[in-house]
Amino acid sequence: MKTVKFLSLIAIFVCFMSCSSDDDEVLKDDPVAGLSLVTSFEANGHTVELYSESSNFTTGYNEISVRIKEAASDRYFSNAEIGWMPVMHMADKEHSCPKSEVALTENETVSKGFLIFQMPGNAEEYWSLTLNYRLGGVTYEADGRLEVNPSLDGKQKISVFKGNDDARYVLAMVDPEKPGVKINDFKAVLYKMEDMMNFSVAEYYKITVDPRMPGMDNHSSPNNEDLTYNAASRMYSGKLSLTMTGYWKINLKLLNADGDVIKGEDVTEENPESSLYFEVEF
Ligand SMILES: [Cu+2]
Repeated sequence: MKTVKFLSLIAIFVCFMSCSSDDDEVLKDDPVAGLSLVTSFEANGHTVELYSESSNFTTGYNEISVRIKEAASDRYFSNAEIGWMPVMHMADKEHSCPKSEVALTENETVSKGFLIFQMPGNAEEYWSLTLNYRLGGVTYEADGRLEVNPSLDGKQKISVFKGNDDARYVLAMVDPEKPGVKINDFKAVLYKMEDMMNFSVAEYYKITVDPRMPGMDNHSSPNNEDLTYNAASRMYSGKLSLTMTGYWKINLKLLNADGDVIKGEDVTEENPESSLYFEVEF
């Protein structure tokens, strides 16, 4: 009896030790834990893997992690230098979209950046991505198609528009990803369209913020903060106050550095909404 008790204690102890150390290793060894493998491209004896927080790409802001694997050995390369070029192939034209650099993360097998898709693909029109990457002094190219879906909840998280200055802009919401009844951190990116293939970060503009609930007498909320440019992140940040759950239209107005209105209108009794806006529903 005593021996049995002793053995089972040992068994429990061994299991406890090995189970807990396994968990630690999984956490330490998996730099893409919590991300989904959305798609991968095969080229040059390599597999280029694209990961995202959600299981597919959608219109608007998409954070993407990239890993490159040697197909034969299943081993990931370290310190790849990666560049990328997204192109949408439409019936009558091709165009690109705003994109970040692809930068190495703390884990040297993972690089990260973002792409901002203006529109989803469809049966005839699709997005492709070309990656140029350098490994050990050699340059390679890989490409493939990307499936880009409309935003999951059907709400507007990106606006593509022509300003009063005749320039074309892309404004996309980055945060809140998961809005709550609170004062949310509000983040957005603004790009100027130089031509069909080139977009530059539009710096030092200002975006005023006026969230409203159209279903409830178009009431607003207190303590919002306008979006201002942050030179370190190259994004715009402010505060979005949501006082209850439901559908909110976040009315926006884009002003240049001189304070001229480039796009959008004030919300008044006569004018219930701005022509520049995002939407959230939660
Ligand atoms: Cu397009």
